[in-house]
Amino acid sequence: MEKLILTAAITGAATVPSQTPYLPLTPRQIADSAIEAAEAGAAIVHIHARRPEDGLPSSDPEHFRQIVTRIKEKSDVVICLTTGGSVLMTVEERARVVPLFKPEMCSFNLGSINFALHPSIDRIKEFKYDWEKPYLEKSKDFVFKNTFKDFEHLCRVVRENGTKPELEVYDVGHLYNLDYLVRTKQLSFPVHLQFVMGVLGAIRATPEDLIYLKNKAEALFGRENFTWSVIGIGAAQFSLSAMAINMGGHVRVGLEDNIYIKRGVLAKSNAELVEKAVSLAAAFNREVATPEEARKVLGLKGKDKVNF
Ligand code: KMH
Ligand code: ZN
Repeated sequence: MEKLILTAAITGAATVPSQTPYLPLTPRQIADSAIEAAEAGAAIVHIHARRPEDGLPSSDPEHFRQIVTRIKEKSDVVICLTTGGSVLMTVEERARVVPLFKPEMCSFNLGSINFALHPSIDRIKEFKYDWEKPYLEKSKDFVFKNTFKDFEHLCRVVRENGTKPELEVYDVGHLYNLDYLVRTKQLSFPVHLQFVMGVLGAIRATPEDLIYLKNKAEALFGRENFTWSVIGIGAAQFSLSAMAINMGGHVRVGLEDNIYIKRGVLAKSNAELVEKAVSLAAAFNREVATPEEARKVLGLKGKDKVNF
């Protein structure tokens, strides 16, 4: 089997600060958490930014600049910038970091879904910041918009900047969307799929659904034309990681997707979640890829070709 590519998703936009005191919020904390995750074994770090004063998800290029320049200075890790943003951002705002920073990778959400976060309100005893509760409430009526027009824009942006998309697949129909984008030559093989499982509004994080998605991708694209990785949201982070490790897939962990190291115990850092994934890989005799090895497997342009 190919070496295991571990991605660490450092802070995201779905976790709110009141859920865990360990969520990195300022550019400095986000960068340092990413650097530690890389030292623990992550080959890729998936990056969102937040407003330093209160942790509100941010699309401000200056916040991103502070994060990516510090990571690049201290680490060889591959930087993947989000274009998913948050429930409060327009599609234009979400994508502008790619032409600005020309990263090696960026996320590319392959379809529109309901993206509901409101059930976590009941589990939060006290809100630290005023924005958090209305933000989670808003998600109840929120469609995460990723239309064919948006795809057209993002396909152009990734082509023009030599950025490899982390293609987020939240449901089986998203594979058919990708099939269309390849057939119309907007994207080309080999592609890197990220199965996102367990968002309320999309496919659930079950073993049979992971097998189904992987088989469907093989049937549509052919085994040699894609690599794949899995995100299990919440408690599914490690059960699906174990499956992917054994099925030849890759794995994403991190506080963006899950805040617990085990039932009822908060993870103290992204590095701790990465360490657990590394030990799972060792338990199943799967070697972990370095950033350089991940660059080769994914066909990335290299750290010297980014714009920061
Ligand atoms: N937050 C994850 C469920 C993105 O940043 O574009 C998916 C994600 C999307 O990482
Ligand atoms: Zn993300």
